[in-house]
Amino acid sequence: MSSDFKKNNNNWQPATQVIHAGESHDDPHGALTSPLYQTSTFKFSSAEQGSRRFAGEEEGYIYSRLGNPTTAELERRMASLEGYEAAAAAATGMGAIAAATMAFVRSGDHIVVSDAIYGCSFALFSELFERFGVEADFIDLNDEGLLKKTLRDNTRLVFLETPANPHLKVVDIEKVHAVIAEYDIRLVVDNTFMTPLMQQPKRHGADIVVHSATKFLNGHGDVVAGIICGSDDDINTIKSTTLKDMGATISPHDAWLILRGLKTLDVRMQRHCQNADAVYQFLAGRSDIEKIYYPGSPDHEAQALMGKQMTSNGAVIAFELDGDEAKARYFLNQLQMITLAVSLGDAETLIQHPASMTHSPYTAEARAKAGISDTLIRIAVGLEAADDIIFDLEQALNACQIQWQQSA
Ligand code: LCS
Repeated sequence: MSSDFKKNNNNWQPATQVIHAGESHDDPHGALTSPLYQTSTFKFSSAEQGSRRFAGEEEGYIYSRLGNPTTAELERRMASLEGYEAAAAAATGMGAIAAATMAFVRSGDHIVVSDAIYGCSFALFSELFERFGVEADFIDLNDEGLLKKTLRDNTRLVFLETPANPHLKVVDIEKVHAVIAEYDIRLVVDNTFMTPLMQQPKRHGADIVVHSATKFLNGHGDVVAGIICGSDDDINTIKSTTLKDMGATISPHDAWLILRGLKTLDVRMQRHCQNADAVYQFLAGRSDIEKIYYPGSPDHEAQALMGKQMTSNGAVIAFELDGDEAKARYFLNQLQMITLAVSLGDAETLIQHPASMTHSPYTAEARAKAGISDTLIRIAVGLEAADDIIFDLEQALNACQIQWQQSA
């Protein structure tokens, strides 16, 4: 692959890395932004050259499912931000999670998974893996004794998400690492909710970090994509097996859009988090909100990890209204500016009902075990003026109160 790019300066702060880490400087016209190599394949100068590239005897691109200069730039930037040697971009977050985990398990193996993760990750590990003979146990990974008891001789991988979708459960990565460190078990952490600016799982023992780049990394709601970061060896394994042969490779155009989005990640995250804090303060002052799940609330378990594992509260809040599911739905239907949609990390504030939407792939029993109630609502706070977001929430909550007083 082309080595003609600026090496990352180890002294750069993250706000500089999001703009410059791993950038190319080989454009003949000196373009400021890196060119988009929107090509499916690459020309060989001779039959011999083509053979050498396939045999790995000569560096150079072959075909965009195997590698592409635009994609490679995104991979270098993300590896740098997460502090790993290498990265692999994928077509979606689920593509990244599937490629990163399936590369290291085979039929007869066992994996341990946090009991609170995104709905489709749950479906992947509970249904698809089982079909191919890989058994998964879903447990509370903060319970070290339980983790020890759950490990088997054939356990190959532990997968967790922190803070978790949808209700921000946090897991102490270092503690999990301490339990499994002496075994041949890979620790894979989904860092979507924090981004590398606010949490770097590698520092706490993660072997591999995955992201849904669809969310904050891209930040503009116009791409679905994923990223895997890890050691050179692990990323080579993933790129030469699951990514190459199952083919969940990112489109160069999407990689280019994420590179553009990343440039503003630092400033966007500051605003996202400020807005989320304002929304939390508003919700905390309402008597019709029964429970709030937000790493910044004084009683949240994340407080113990603040400054140690994570440096911010993030921009996702979950809450329960006092009342039933019908009231939760009524509330969602009253919102006017806040957008009723799944996903998170976009400029637009998005709100959704996990039990019937993002976490509908869970069984009702698994949802109950994970503490995802039918009245839970998740809001992914966007970049609009905080006052406008709060105004919309307030008018919808007030409309609920009037409706419920009338029907009482
Ligand atoms: N990991 C986490 C933590 C996620 O929240 C999601 C998607 C994924 C992985 C999968 O990424 P994708 O394939 O969608 O890029 N979460 C979604 C959500 O909360 N609403 O819509 C999708």
